[in-house]
Amino acid sequence: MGDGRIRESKKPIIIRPSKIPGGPSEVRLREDAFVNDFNQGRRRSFHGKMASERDRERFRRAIDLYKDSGAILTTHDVPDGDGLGAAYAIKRFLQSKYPSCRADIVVSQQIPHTDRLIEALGIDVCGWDRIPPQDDRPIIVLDTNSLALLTGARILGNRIHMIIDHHQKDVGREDSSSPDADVEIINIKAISACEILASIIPKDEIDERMALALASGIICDSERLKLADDQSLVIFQRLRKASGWRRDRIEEVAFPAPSSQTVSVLIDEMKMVRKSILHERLVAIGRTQIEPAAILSSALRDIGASVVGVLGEISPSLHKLSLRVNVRDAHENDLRADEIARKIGRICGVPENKKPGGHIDKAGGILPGSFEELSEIIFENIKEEMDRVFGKSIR
Ligand SMILES: [Mn+2]
Repeated sequence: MGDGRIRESKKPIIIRPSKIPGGPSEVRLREDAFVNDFNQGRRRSFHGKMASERDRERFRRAIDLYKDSGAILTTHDVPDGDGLGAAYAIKRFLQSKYPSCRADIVVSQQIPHTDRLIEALGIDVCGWDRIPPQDDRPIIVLDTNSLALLTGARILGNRIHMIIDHHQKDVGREDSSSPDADVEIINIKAISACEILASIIPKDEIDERMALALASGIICDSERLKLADDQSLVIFQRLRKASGWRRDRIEEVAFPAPSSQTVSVLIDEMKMVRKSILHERLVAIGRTQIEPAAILSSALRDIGASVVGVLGEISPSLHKLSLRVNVRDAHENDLRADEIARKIGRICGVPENKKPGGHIDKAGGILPGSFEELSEIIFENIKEEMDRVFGKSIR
């Protein structure tokens, strides 16, 4: 494996031996042990339909490769329940097949918001500093396909073997932040990475803890199911039943209400937010002490702000940006958070390898500059993009 990359084998897979003329007695499985052992020629059923048969087959082959190579599972900076739930479900699935497989969930930072989920599931997470540089296990990236949101990960583009995600891939541009992986399972119709996995791992192989992890991911990404459509709701209900947990208990661990201390700080910070109404939409720009900055941006989105930029102070001259655009404007009107973040990065002179970006409705990055300078740049760029998208406004 000279370049450390694992390639999918081109061998044909026979998934349903019963369909082969001559009947089961004559079936010769030319396939690897995985299909033989775990598929056993049966038709499998799944909790959802967010993945194709081809996706499932590619996933099975990848899992089979990790048997010997082991794997590192990771997710975006500022991990959330969807990324962690998906990583946990895969790790558990992998180790239920291959108990000696070396699989680790590695994150760039641990966020207090996810403590209860980590505790409820007993997830083992570690930081990248615990992974020696010579560790060349293939990387599985969950819940993002943007290197701009993997700044904390020690990732060389060519080591990412599999991506499972529900965000649109950033393609067709020179400065794309989407890495290419051998196996990419991306469905932008899904609201969470977890429901894609619930459509890939056979129903009868999802145990209670995996079901809880996947249900938690859906809760987390759908704002407690508020944004879930009928399909996502059905998948959630099936997983919830399989987990044996009540919905309110899952919500408590997956999407915990912030502590009263956090709420108190949040209220103060909300008062200081700079508010502007542009094209009949509320644009809010603020600063926060709360880690992650996304707590303030989510709160502002919750009360109806359409476009939100929040800066978390790293030092007086360095800030972490969390940028959000409401889903409808992002998808239907092409008001793209990643586009705005990229422009801001260029204006701030962020070096090429650290450039901001992310997904259509959620982006971020580290920006040099004081809060006052940056909030002005952010406002101007949001306004410029909104003028472009909705037509020039009169000042
Ligand atoms: Mn997600």
